[in-house]
Amino acid sequence: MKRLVSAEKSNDGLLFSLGWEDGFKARFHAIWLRDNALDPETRSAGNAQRLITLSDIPPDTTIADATIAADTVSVRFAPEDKQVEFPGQWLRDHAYDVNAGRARGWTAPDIETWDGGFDVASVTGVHKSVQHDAMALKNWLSGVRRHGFAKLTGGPVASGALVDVAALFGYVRETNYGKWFEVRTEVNPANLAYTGLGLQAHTDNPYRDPVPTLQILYCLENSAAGGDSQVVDGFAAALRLRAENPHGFELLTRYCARFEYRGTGDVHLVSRKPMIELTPDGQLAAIRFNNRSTAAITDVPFDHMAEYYAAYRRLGEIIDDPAMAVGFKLEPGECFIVDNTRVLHGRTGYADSGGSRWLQGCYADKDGLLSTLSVLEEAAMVDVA
Ligand code: NM2
Ligand code: OGA
Ligand code: ZN
Repeated sequence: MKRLVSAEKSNDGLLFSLGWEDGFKARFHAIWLRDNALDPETRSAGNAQRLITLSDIPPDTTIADATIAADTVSVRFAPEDKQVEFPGQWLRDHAYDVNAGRARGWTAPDIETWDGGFDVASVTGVHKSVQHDAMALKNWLSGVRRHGFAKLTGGPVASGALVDVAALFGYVRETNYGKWFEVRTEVNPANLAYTGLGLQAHTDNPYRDPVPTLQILYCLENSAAGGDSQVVDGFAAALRLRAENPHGFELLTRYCARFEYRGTGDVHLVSRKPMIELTPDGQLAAIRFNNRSTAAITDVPFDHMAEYYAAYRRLGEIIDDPAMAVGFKLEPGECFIVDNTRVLHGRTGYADSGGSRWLQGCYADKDGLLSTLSVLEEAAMVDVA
């Protein structure tokens, strides 16, 4: 923990600047500080939710004075004449005077992009350990957060076992495909996934809004020839496109594609979303890429369509580049999970003659996984302290 060494307020009291012993400096506005006060009149001591609205805070709020003692900043706000204490570490953790100049396509510090050299063993958990050992579960989930992909080995070869994997961190997201779905060759397949065809690396269900943010694919049989799995980091692919062709990257973020799926009779899903989605402040938010379900794209201006298609083609080539992919063959009792907003998955074609292939798949939600991980991390911090 770094120590606070200085607090200097502006003459008008509208902001102060804090300095830490390592030279880090950050400015904070009076109104921001007052709104984020941690005292029990501002936030419920029981559940930490804010008790007041912004209208309860005078618009002409200023810092009357600010002093440092024992790594805490004591602030007196005018005109309320209200005294509030801020832990130095809390202010450091919440500094916002650092966000200028982010590139379009920036990523959060807790993620790391990867290519075909990625070491799958580093994100491979053992079924029994993650079921029974909170530390093992924390490490496994943190791999999902950082890399958008993780594997699990040594699970039961039992129908429905994938639901227990989802239950490690949250809940299955049920869709028209069911609570879970059987991925095996069918006679009249409602989806090309239910054939022996190879599948280009893709994200699932881009035609859904919101898309399922996690997918689990769990192997029950895999003795057929072929049917190897591949995963590709879609963020790495997008950033490679950006490096090669910034304008093409821009087009795929600026314009919506269209995605569509018609199932058996009662299903017709459509969406209008970009292939590379950025937040309004440019953070890489999601990749949608699925050759089977891309509909006619009608939202790109005529004058940009040729360049849009060139960028779309190039993104596909990058995704297909073997240097980007990690490949493996799932064994019965093994599964993998992908962040379906980021990591694409695919498979090589297979023939059921002389063997068989049967996977089960389900969707789940990343916010729940991150919540479980955060709670496990907080518990681990308490244990250390
Ligand atoms: N299945 C496996 O998004 C897709 O259409 C890929 C999805 C049918 C649930 C396949
Ligand atoms: C899927 C899928 C891959 C596989 O079901 O969504 O992409 O390995 N399956 O069968
Ligand atoms: Zn899929």
